[in-house]
This record gives sequence, C-alpha cells and structure tokens, in this order.
Amino acid sequence: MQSYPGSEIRNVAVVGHAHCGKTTLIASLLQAAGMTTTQGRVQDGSAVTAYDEEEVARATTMQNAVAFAEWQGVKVNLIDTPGFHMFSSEAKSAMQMAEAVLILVRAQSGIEAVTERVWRWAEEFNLPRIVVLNQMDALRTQGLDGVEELLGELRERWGRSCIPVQLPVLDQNGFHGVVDLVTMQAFLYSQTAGTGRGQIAEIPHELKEAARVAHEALVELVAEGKDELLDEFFEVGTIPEQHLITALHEAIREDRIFPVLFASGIAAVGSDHLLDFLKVYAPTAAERTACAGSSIQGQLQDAVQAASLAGIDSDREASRDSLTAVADSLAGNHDSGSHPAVRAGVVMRAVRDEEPLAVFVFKTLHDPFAGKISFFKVISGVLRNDQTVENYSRGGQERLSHLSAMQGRRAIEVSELHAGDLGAVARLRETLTGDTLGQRGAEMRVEPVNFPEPSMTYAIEPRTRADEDKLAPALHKLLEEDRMLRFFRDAQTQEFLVAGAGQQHIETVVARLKRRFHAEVTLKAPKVPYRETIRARAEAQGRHKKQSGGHGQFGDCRIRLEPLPRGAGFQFASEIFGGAIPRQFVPAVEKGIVETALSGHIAGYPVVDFRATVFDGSYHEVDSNELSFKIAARMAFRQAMEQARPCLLEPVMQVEVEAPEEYAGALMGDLNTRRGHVLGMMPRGRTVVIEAEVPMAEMLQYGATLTSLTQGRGSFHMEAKGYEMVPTAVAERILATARRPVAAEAE
Ligand SMILES: Nc1nc2c(ncn2[C@@H]2O[C@H](COP(=O)(O)OP(=O)(O)OP(=O)(O)O)[C@@H](O)[C@H]2O)c(=O)[nH]1
Ligand SMILES: [Mg+2]
Repeated sequence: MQSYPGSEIRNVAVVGHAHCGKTTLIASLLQAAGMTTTQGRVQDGSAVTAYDEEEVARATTMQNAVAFAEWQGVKVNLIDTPGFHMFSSEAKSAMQMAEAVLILVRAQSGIEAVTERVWRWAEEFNLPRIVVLNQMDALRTQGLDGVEELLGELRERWGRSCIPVQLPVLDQNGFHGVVDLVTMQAFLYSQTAGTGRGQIAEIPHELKEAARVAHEALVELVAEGKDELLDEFFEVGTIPEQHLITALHEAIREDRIFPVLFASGIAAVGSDHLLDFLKVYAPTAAERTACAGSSIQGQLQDAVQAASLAGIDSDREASRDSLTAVADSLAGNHDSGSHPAVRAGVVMRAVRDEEPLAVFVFKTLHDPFAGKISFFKVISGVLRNDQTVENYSRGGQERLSHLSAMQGRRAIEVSELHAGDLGAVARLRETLTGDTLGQRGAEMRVEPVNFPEPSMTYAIEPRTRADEDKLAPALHKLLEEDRMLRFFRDAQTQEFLVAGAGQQHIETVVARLKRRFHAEVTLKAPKVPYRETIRARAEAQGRHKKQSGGHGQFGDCRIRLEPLPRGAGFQFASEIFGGAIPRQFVPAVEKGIVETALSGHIAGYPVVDFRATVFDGSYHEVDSNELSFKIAARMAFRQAMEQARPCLLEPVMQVEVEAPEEYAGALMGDLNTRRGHVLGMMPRGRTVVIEAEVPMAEMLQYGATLTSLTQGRGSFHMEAKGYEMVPTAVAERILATARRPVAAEAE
C-alpha cells in the first residue's frame, strides 16, 4: 500500500448518539471507496469496524475502531466510536487523534444526549464539526418540511453557523440523493442501489428554487467572514465556485461554519459524495495546528507501571499472587496523574515530516492471532518500518516492525507512515495506551485525555481454581485495552474488585473473560466505598511502654483530632516545641495515625476529613524508637476517636437522567425514593434532563430500573460528587453488619 503525506490525509472521528448509524455509515463509505466488495453489516460482524465478538453480539460499538478509505488520492482515516452513553468517553479519545469530527444525527430522533455531549467535547478540542443527518431513508416525510424542522433544531442548538451544504432528494418512495449546494449538481443513487456511488444529474425541478435560496444563504454565510469575498459578492452578486470552495474549506477549519449533510448508511445514499466532501473540505492532517506536549526530564520509569508489566508472567506458579500483582500494579495504571516525571515545559510540534519523530499510542487491542496491537498517530516526523524508538513515557526502547494501516482488525502493511497518519504495530513489549514514542533526544509527551472515574464496582471471584489461573493474564490484557476498566484489591476485605463505567460495561467484561479467555467468574454485590469521619474535637494520650528486660520500647504522645470540611482529606500538624518528642520521631506519630485511620474506627472504612495535631509527649533516651511512637500514636488515635463523635460518610453521585418527557414524573418519583435530591429538570431537544444528587448506595442497580421505567428510552450518567454523612437510620443498618476494627490492637 502506498504511503500518504499529511496533506493527503484526513483523520475523521465519527461520533454520535447510540444507534445513529456510525458503524453502518463507515461500512458504506468503505464500500463506496472500493475497500470492501460488499457493504458490511453490524449485526453479523461483517462491518469492518465491528469485529469484536461482544460488540457483534450486542450490535453496538463499545471501543474505538479504525478503518481507512483511499479515495481519489487521499487517505480518509475513519475512527468509529461508541455512541452508548456509558462508553462515550472513547469518542473523546478519538477526537484527540482527529482533525475533524463527523457528528451523526439520526434524522428521526434529532439531537440526543450523546450528540450534545460529543458536540461539547469537539468544541473543547476546537475541532471542525461536520453534521450528517443520517438514516434519511427512514425519515417519513415528503418534501423539505420535515427537514426544515430538523435544521431549525440544529440551528437553535448550535447556532446559525450550522448550515446545509446539501439538500436531500426525497419523495414518496424515499431518499434518493443529495444536491450539492456549492457546485449546484445533484447526485442520485436510485439506479445504483447499495453501491454508495451516485450519478451526477441535474437538480430535480421541484428542488430548484429551494436549492437556489439555500445556495445563496450558504454563499452569504461563507462570505461573512472574509472582506474580500464580501466585496466580490456585492459586486458580482455571487462568488466564483473555486473561491467558494476555498473559503468554505477555511471556514470549516476555523469553526466558523458547521456544514450539514444528508446520508443513509444502510441504503448507501450519499456515501461517495460524503467522501468527496471530506476530501475537499475536511482539514488535512497537515493543517492541524501544532500538537502540544510536555518535554520530560529526569526519571522516566514509573514504578507502578513498570511493575504492572513485570508482575504478570502468565506462568507464575501461584495465581493468587499474580492476581494480586495485577491488582496492585495496575491500581494506578490509568491514572494519568500518577507519572512522577518532572515536567520541564511545553513542546509544540508541527505536523511535519521534517520534525523529529513522535508517535502517540491511543489504543491497544489483543488479537488472538497477531498478539498485542498498538494503534497510534504519527504526531510528527516519518516513521519507517523496523525503526527502533524510545518510549518517552516509561523508558526503554521498542522496535516497530510490520508497520501497518488498520482496516478494522486487519493489518495492511506499509513501509512508512508520514506525520499526521494513523497506523498500528504489533507486539510492542512495554508500550501501553497513552504512551508517546519517538527518537532519542527529542522527547515530548502527549497528554492522553482523561476518562471519568468508574461509577460502578463489583467484587469478582473466579469460579474454580482453573479459572483463577486464567484470570490474571486475561485481566491484564483487558486492562490494557480498556481505559475505563479498573481492577484492584480492597485492602480491607482482600476482595478483588472490578470497577467500570456501569453495569453493562462490567457485564461485557465478564462475557469477554469467558468467551475470549475461558475464565469464568462470578460477580458479587457492588461495594460502596464508605468513609468515616469525626464531628467533634477530641484529645487523647497514647503511651506505649515495654521496658521489662532486653531492649525496651517507649513512646508517649498527646494528640488532638479536629473535623475538617468535606473533601479536605487528612492534615497533620506538630505543635511540639522544646523537644517533648524528639524531632525524628514526629513523622512516626503521623504514620501511626495515618495507618490506623486507614483501617477505620466504627466500621472499617478509612477515616477522612480531619486534622491530627501532636502537641505533647515524652520520650526515653534509650528505649524510644520509631515503632514505639507509631504504636503510641495508634493508641492515642483510637482513644481520641471514641470522643470525637465518629460517623459514617457515603459517596453521593451527581446524576443526570435523560428521557422522553412523558417519563419525567415517574423518574423523579423514583429518584426521591432513593434518598435523591432532584435539583432540576431541563428540556433538551425532544427529551428532558433531570439532574439529581443521589447516594451511590441507592444507584447501584439503577441502569436496570431506568430501562424498565422508560422502556429502554432513558439514559443516565453519573459522576462522584463527594461524600456526605449517612443519615442515622441508614447508618445503623450499615454498622450492624460492618466489621469494627478491634478497638485496642496488639499493644
Ligand atoms: N433505516 C436505517 N437504519 C439504519 C441506518 N444506519 C444504521 N441503521 C440501523 O440502525 C442500527 C444501528 O446502526 P449502527 O451502525 O450499529 O449504529 P452506531 O451508531 O454504530 O451504534 P453504536 O455503535 O451503538 O453507537 C442498526 O440496526 C442499523 O441497521 C440507516 O441509514 N437507515
Ligand atoms: Mg457502532
């Protein structure tokens, strides 16, 4: 396969609400470009970007997938993204790799929850947005009235810069083609059913007037941003086609115009014309403003991440140990803040072949045959097959062999990839999603987009010993692929926990473990990560003395505990003056308190939001040591807690429920029974959004309830908001079953 320079590459993230037809539309584009001989379908797994078994089984996309269309000398890279709200963060990471987004809107539904969300993200990224009203074949409307209504909705929401660059050709038999409002030609597909290739024709008579009016509106809006065009427009009455094309391209690139197109993925109407449009109007990879990264100095090795790879040999003898290793080492794996690297400054890198090589890995896939495949974007420079590069994010070198362009899960080998292109490579040793690689001496690191914290956690238990053996390597692979997944061990209960974006997400993980890795697990009731805190100030003394025979131990401290506001965490202060406790033992007092607070006081949950101050104590010249002061601090803490009116805190979620208006009453009633606080209700297009704050403990099974309350038409999104005190009646129930740490521990 030939290699393309950045000026001939278009990177397009295809985004939109669930089931608006992204995967199907991409299949039709690939067929129109001759990349496939037939149009793939989502349901039977023949669509290029729907290859994952779980996705095919559920007929929905859950992770980004990449394909490309070679179209008239350009390579259009298409990133298919999930539209289901739970997985929609993937779309954000796709946008980071793209120079334009195709925002698909299902014509029957208009703007939906995820449509709004992806628009907002594109706005944050300053990404040009091309709106496609899709599934036009199913729009049961004749003439342009229904379409006008839809366009009105888009304008109302996204402003008058949202303007059609096409008109749909509709009649009682359906959707047949589009009129290009720039060239004023029609593209008709009725004779070419299903191929995605249209025939150029005259504008149908009944559309002529509408097309003329729409053309003028477009010309005016394009000219608005440009004085010389405006002059030309007023003098000549119109703008020459070539000037209009150039100006529209610029206006799209600069987010001054959001063009609206029409398509039907399933009937492949408008497909080749959409490719034409991307070729002419979407910004090229080389047009991207320089990519910002951070330069890095000093220690690159992130101990946590390095351990994650070292700890997971699948042939480790004790699988429990290896599970523990995965849990411990990957606990902070996806936390982008965990890198201890020292930031030295910002590096701007233009998307040019002449710049030093930098490659950003945005996705990892474990293929049963090819092994681990790393998907990346060449940020700058030219990447050649078999090149050896540095991994800037975690140190070490990687050799990139069998350089490929990905067509779904199929790798098509290439000899080189230019700045701006997307590619993939198999079997990297250490590299993970979010890493930047490149040539030695020209370090830069691209910051991966943040994913929301998981909103649901389950305890996971292997069914049998054999399952246990398979679980560690399987989970390791899934964690590498899935940035929303977390796996860790509860220090308190020693249980293994999986956390994810929601119930369906975790269920998919379980299904994957079974189907792909033959590891069967059971899930147990999700855990609520309660916390403890105090409501009153208290003082206490801890005195640890063991001086009978041999080397003695002596530690003595007086501490004060005070409540802090929610979210403040833990603070420690020392008011020791004059050496009541020698300076070197004060940290031991802090350590003793921190460690004891971690194991809780009333129910075994970490104690938070308090300040501990050590203000007095005594010591012994010979017998005092760190351990003695740690033990003394623990005793003091336990005693002070008894008087500090300890109580239980629970996580409260910020919940957004979206559903058609008729369900609003039932949904709000239900939220109230969940100890929820409904904050407000807002119309959003044809649906309403209810905002509420609800304790996490009441939201654990909400997905299922919402589905049954709204016949599957509602969606929700929640994020942790913070902790609040558990009401007494509820707390009593929790405390009744909780494990209280032994009040007086091994003194
Ligand atoms: N009538 C009609 N149906 C379509 C069209 N495109 C897709 N569909 C159907 O809509 C459903 C969803 O299509 P997908 O292509 O999987 O949609 P998606 O946007 O990729 O969905 P997610 O991956 O779940 O976000 C499928 O049943 C398709 O057959 C279209 O142009 N017209
Ligand atoms: Mg899809």
